[in-house]
Amino acid sequence: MRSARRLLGTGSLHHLHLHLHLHQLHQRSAGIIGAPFSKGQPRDGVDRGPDLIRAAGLLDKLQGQGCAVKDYGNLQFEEVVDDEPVGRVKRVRAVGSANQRLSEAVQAVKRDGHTTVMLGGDHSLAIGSIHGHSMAVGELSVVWVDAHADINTPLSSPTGNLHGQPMSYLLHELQSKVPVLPNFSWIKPCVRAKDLVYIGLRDVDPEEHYILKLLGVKVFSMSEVDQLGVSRVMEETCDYLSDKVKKPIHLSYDIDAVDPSVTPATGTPVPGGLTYREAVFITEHLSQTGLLSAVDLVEVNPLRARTEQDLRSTVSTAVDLLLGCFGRLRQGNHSAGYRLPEP
Ligand SMILES: [Mn+2]
Repeated sequence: MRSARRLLGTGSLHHLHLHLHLHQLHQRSAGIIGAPFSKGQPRDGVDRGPDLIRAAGLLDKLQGQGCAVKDYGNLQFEEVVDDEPVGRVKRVRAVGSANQRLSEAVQAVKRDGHTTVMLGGDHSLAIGSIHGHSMAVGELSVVWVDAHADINTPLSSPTGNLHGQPMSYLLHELQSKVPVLPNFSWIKPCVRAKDLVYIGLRDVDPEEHYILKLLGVKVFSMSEVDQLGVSRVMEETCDYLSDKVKKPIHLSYDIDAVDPSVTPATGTPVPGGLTYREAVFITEHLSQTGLLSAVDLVEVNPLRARTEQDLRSTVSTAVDLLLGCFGRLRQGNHSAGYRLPEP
């Protein structure tokens, strides 16, 4: 809360009022886009994420906490034939065209005035989601919560899977390292390295570690979460991102940031992740800044669940993270107009 107050507490009274007004509008209106797309990685099933998260009651629960919701449905992605690898990079054309479609959808939802909620799908979708968000609102801060950094360039990637590369296409600083790829020409880099914060990292390729150090990206790996505690991590994240200008925040939340004992149904689980409580705290804190303008929730894969309970726990955690993004607090909430019934 301290940093939330600091975020709101500067500037003239006029600006403060304007800001609070925007804050309430944003908090109270979610525009949901389903992106059932799985070709940024090799495993089937992650395309079922959007419908599973909806089926777990996301819309009703958001409305129940006073949030206006508009569901824009699921995007449909065209089949791309002859999508041969380019160098090591797999399914380039399909990923490029799906993300172009997603970027346009995000821009439309932002024009309608909502906080966008992009339900993935795999994390390659962050390309279109962040690009579209930036096209609509200008400069962004990005908070990337993940076990992985997803910042390999197409040439540094050990696997060639595009869900491990999205940040490399978005960062201005990496453009000289990114070759021309089919169906990627529409992408304009739109994020500066100083406007990016990672939380939860614990499986970073050597190539990625080099990039993070080269660009001086702010990283709170699981070591820092252990050392500082999640509350301090979030205060420092918000202080760092709002150093000069308070930009709209894009939260890209990979469910594999959370410990696999809580969210096992995902493609690339890594032990030693965020507890349920830490994972939810991140969303509560960002929600209270009033700056959360778009959220991705990606990499829920029902086919990676071994039991029914695996799946239930993963999906319900995903829902709880999204509720936290829209103002739900564990202390409880009530609407401004509530009055106790009188006898
Ligand atoms: Mn990821």
